[in-house]
Amino acid sequence: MPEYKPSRNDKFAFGIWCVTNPGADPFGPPTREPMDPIDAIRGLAEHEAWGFESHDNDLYPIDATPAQVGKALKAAKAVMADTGIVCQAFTTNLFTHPVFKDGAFTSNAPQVRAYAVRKAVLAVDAAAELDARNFIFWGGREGAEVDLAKDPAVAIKRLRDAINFICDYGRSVAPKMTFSIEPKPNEPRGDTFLPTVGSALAFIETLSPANCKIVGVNPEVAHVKMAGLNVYHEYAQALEAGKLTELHINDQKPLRYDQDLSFGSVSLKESFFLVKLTMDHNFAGAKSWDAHAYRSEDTAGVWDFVARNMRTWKILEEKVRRVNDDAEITALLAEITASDHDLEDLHRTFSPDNVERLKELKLKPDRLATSRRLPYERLDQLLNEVLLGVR
Ligand code: GCO
Ligand code: MN
Repeated sequence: MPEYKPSRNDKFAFGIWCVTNPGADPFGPPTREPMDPIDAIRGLAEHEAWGFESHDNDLYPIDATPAQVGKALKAAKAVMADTGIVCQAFTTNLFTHPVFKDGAFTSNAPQVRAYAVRKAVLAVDAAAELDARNFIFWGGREGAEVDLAKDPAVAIKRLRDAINFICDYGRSVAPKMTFSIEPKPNEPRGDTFLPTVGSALAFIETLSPANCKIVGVNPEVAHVKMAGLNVYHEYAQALEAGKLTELHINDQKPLRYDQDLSFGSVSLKESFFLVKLTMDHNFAGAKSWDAHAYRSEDTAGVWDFVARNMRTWKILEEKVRRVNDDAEITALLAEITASDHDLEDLHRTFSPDNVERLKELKLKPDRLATSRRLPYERLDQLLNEVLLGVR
């Protein structure tokens, strides 16, 4: 029996906030003792996580003095040096404090916008200090409930200006750091700007050319499912665009509030396809969890949560290998996807000659509709049987 043990090569990371999450929700207070963020990082390293992610205010409070910030970063660097864990991503919390009640970069108040950009600039300094690989923009409060109060076109422009400003600064202090936008359709706002991977990708193209190169997306399973979209397809679109910076992993029932459940706890098949995408396309970035233990767990349960999430990923990796090596599945896929290269060449690139030849082809829709079997029932059942452990 394989052990499905995570190793540093897996590039598994967790947000500090995932393990320090005390179990509070909008209807009830914490159910767990507070956990020190440095203990959280050490615990993650002990559980074989390769990296951690952090908000500025996971490590120090919003009103920390420069000396307090320095002390907190020093403590984080000490545990990193001690354990070898790396900082995969750093970000700034632009959503908790009431100052951000109407947004940060898109707030209607100019002083709040300036404060938010300055807070992000300071977070970039901290990210550089921790040698963070990536800097995340999650616009938690960048949205609206009252559409008359905020012109979305103006808001998008403000987002662009802020992100260009921060990335220009970031390139000067941390030239190797990447940046990523994390789309989410809603919550805590009624509607959030940049709700899906598609909108984030389109927005990135409008950044300055230098920033367009270094900004990607980090889709999150729960956010995709909140929008009722296909997880495999959303991540694949970012990957195909060369913009899949890192993954935020969790699980969730579709079309609900942000549940941040353990990976594979709701939809094993969709989870399988996310793992498959990363393996089939040799995705080399970090796989970072953004989930938390059930509110009913105690502190020990938090570490069960960490272990189970990585273990599920490893088990699904083995399932992907089984599917990709399965002789019957491989043969069916070869049949289903068999191509004709001469035909493909004809419409790959436009030329008047190609158009002429296309027009001359004898392609009869009635014949084509039945000329090829598509045994998807058998194919999908074979996958189910691998996933159910009987194949
Ligand atoms: C959420 C988001 C956040 C971000 C985090 C890092 O829905 O709460 O997923 O957890 O990922 O702020 O930017
Ligand atoms: Mn997230």
